[in-house]
Amino acid sequence: MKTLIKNGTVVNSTGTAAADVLIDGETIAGVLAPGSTILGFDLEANVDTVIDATGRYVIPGGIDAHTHMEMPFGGTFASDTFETGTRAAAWGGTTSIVDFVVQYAGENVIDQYNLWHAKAAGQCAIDYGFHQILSDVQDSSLVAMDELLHEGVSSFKLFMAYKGVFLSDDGQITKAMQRAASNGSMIMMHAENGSVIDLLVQQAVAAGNTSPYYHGLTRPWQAEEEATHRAIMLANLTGAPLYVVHVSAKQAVEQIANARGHGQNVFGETCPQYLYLSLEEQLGAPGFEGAKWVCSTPLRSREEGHQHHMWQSLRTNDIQMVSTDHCPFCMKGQKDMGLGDFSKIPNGIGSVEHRMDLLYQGVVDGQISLERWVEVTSTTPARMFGMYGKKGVIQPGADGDIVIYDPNGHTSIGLNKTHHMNMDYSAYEGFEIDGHVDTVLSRGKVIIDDNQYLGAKGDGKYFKRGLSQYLI
Ligand code: DUC
Ligand code: ZN
Ligand code: ZN
Repeated sequence: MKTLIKNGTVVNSTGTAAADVLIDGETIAGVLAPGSTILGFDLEANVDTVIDATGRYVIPGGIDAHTHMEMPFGGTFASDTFETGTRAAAWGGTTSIVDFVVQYAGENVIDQYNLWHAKAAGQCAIDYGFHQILSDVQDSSLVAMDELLHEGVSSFKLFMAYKGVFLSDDGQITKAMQRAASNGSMIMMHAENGSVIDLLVQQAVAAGNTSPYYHGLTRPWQAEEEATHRAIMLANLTGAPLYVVHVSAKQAVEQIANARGHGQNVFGETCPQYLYLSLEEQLGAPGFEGAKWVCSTPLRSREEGHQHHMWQSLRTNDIQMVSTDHCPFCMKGQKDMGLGDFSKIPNGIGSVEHRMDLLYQGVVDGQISLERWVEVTSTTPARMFGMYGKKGVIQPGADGDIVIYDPNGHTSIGLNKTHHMNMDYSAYEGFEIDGHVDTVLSRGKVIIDDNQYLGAKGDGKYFKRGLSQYLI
């Protein structure tokens, strides 16, 4: 099966050019000057399918390197399964996810890893990889870190918050970092000071301050900055590379930028919610509405300038990439467990479907360039997490994971409009996007076209990742 995407504007992180893309089977076979022939053969007459991309961008499929499909958390499960969540991702132009295998204290890491494979196998619409969460860092967990590298899991996430659930103490973190430093893997960190947050939460609830807004006030930027700094120091001590997930506070960005400025391998990810949503407007919505946006790290104050700083950091590369931390919960039966006590609201926002569109809006608004859009949503995730070459770029030999994006199209975000995630609300209800995901190919197969899903569950395969390209 050969497909030719002709007359489009191919956008890679390195540049933009008018080009035709030839896909042979699952793989890109050529990126050619428009109208090229091969050995005198008219390409168009010798392929099975021709897609005319006139007036549209042809970009590498999005890679969302931070999702939590069907994650057991907060007394319930994230509402998107691997099936529904990856299908929604495809609708939004994301062709790969990297999801997190969960290990709670006492559980065996390898058992959990096998369990996550059983959950995802045969379910996914797009390709998927795994990071491994470590909570208690048992001796067997350290051995598992080496074993998992051979399975294509080259990144391990630790939490400095959620005591009694995920939190690893500084000794446990140090142990895992020592192992990462020696085996070449990446440490990912949820950087918030859990003890401080737990105290502030207790005090707020005891004082009767129980609305969702207090979720934000009890997870202040100081708790994020302090933990980010501590993680950087432990990484410095051990020599481990550090990737800080869901950075929301400008002070945490400054810690990351400072460490990078001193030559340390420290990287930062932010998420669409920290670029668009705020403490005042969303978490502070009347009544229990704010529960829709309870996630951690929390939405920050627009007045304090976190959002503005985050866009700037994305442009200047103080922050390297954007993932969603997709962890959806429905209002009914899930978020409403926290009616009368914000601390019982399951933490998470779903946006796997909207990341590419929301970030494209940054191009429209003049915050980032077209190439930078591709870089932060696809190329850097591929490089950061050992997928580059196959993913994150349109070049011969890469997987045929391609999105045809119409800059003159329009996308209305909302529950009843474009929403395919398994959520009973949209965190971005009413957002209007200048741009539209027209066609999505996953390893050469058209899975979205003309507002129709043409794929099937099981199209997506496990992707064995290598080491990060940013490390030597
Ligand atoms: N934060 C969330 O909001 N949800 C999942 C886990 C996390 O760290
Ligand atoms: Zn986290
Ligand atoms: Zn997360």
